[in-house]
Amino acid sequence: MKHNILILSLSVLALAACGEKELPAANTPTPVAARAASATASGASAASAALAASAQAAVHHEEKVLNIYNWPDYVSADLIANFEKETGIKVNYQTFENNEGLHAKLVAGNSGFDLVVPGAVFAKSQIEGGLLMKLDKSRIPNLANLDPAIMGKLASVDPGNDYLVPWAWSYTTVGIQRDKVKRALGSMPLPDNTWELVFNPAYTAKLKSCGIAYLDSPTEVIPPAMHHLGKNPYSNDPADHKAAGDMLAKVRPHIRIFTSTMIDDLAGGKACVALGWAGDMNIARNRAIENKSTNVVEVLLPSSGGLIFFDSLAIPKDAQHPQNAAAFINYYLRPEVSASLTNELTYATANKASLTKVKPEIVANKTVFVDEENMKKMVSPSSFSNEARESMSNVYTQFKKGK
Ligand code: SPD
Repeated sequence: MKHNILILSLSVLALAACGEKELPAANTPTPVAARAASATASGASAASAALAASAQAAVHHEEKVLNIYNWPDYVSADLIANFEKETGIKVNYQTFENNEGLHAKLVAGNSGFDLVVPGAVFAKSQIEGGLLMKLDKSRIPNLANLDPAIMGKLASVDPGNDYLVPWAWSYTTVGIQRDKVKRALGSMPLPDNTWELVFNPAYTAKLKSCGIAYLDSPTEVIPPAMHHLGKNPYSNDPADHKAAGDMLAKVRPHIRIFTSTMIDDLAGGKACVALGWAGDMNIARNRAIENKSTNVVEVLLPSSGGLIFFDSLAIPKDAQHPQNAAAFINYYLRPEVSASLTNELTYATANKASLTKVKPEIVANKTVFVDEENMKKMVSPSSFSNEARESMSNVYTQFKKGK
């Protein structure tokens, strides 16, 4: 510890001498390297030369670049630009459509990304498979802003909270345009359990006329389908996946849209019912209002519960700019920055210190920050085995093909 403090001071001294901006200290040199550097110095300036030399060895100048890979529609307007302006770090920002896509990139390695945002359901196997880098918590003091209760939950996939920092959380559920749904259902009343609207062919056959949208990935569709069948949504049993596939086959002819970006479909009225993420549905609701549209999007809290997800910032094992990634995480964890995401995108934050900066109407919206009663019914995230993911992928492919 003493050694690290010493090296850090040396780095700062050396950088100050060069007139450079302070960069974070990287791989600290071994004591041997530091001693060797001292040994080469001589004369009156020996001490300062030794300091500079050892500091040079201590500081790894990470180029000012950060490559981020996140979900679409998942960052507030000026967040990246403000970070770039403040730090001089140039951010390359790309998006992925589903956990499967991100996971494949991490497994293949050399993705080129420094920061990714896996869902908790995949992150567990990414941690266990050695695909992620442990956080250097000393570089992220704002971790203290996070809600200990949420971090406790996340510890079920990331023991010790060593790898994941929550970006946002929400849940998979059903969203509707109530008027259109009522019209399409005619004399049929809305079901008590609103999952019926997307999984029961008696409803979907009628709702087909105003448009049904589904998320587009095996692990977004099959878990809620298993949940609706009364099975463990995180079952690894192929028989459960098959049962979900059998149920889904009956509604397949009625589904109009498969997408990971359904905001405009919902806001624009292409779909009147969706199996999707509450956060995106609330964005769609607000977008329709901004557009002065007659489409009123409503996020439902199913009586049997939705499926909670935590999407978290994580650093791939082979990231080239882990210090910039840590700087970004620390920036994101500032109360006002986390709050900007929740205020603009209606995804809940795990940053407890930011809650006073979140608009009161969003804090009070139980479709964003789920109230206690509904939270009791929600399903917490778990994980799948590799075999289960493969089995679900096969079932999903058949389902989508309609076979
Ligand atoms: N528009 C942003 C969506 C982020 C969704 N992540 C969902 C993971 C759920 N399994």
